[in-house]
Amino acid sequence: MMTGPSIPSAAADLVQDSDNIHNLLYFPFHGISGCIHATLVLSGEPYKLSTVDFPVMLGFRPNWRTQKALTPFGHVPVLREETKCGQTIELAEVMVIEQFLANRAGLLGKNSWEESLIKMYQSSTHALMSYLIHTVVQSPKDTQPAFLERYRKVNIPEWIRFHEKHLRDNGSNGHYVGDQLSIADIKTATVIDHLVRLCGDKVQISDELTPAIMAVKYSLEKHPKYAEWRASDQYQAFTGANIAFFGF
Ligand SMILES: N[C@@H](CCC(=O)N[C@@H](CS)C(=O)NCC(=O)O)C(=O)O
Repeated sequence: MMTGPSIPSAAADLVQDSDNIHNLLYFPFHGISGCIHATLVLSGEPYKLSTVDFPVMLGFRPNWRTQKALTPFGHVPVLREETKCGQTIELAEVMVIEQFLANRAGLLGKNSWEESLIKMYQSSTHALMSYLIHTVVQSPKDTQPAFLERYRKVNIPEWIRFHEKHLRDNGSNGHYVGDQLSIADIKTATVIDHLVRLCGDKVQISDELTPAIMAVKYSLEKHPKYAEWRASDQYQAFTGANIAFFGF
């Protein structure tokens, strides 16, 4: 039985179970789910992907129209927790899903202050990507070039400047907080390829220009489970679809 955001009282107990299957509903590209995906892979917990029909510019195919009405806010990603007792409970909103999974996987630091710092860095990167989706991607075609220009000239450089500084202040060790992997690291590591492609010929992110940001990416890529995911056919297919659909 599917339940919406108003969950039964037993839901808090149901999500504790490590045998739950995390079922991620999203389009068949990375989009804004790269961090969720990577966190699922790293967690080692059982998960599966349910892809909804590929969107068509200026409208969506019938399959997504039907499914849209069944999601909490008419958007994906949605994470459905399939529990052993047969009950499915669900969460929407990218950051909430990321933090739910991060909490389970110990990716929110060692204390409540570290947790808040980690969420601050994660939120900053999420804001950069949200802005991209809601301006460059979703605005009318004729306004997109101007948004893209502004994004390249203002939003990306500003994000780079501040994040490079924070990471340097933490010792350029591939982590935002302390010396352990967090959801903030995963968030950044999983958007770098998109940002590099968005910058095009005007390189803004590289080993020379942004060594501390690149260290976050390299640090995550050393993780065997993540490396395996990046090398998989599905990851490559999602990358190809991302480039074909969005151009980055
Ligand atoms: N506020 C939502 C936004 C999610 C969002 O914009 N999702 C897009 C895909 S990247 C979507 O569902 N598009 C289809 C639609 O809106 O019909 C979140 O944080 O999850």
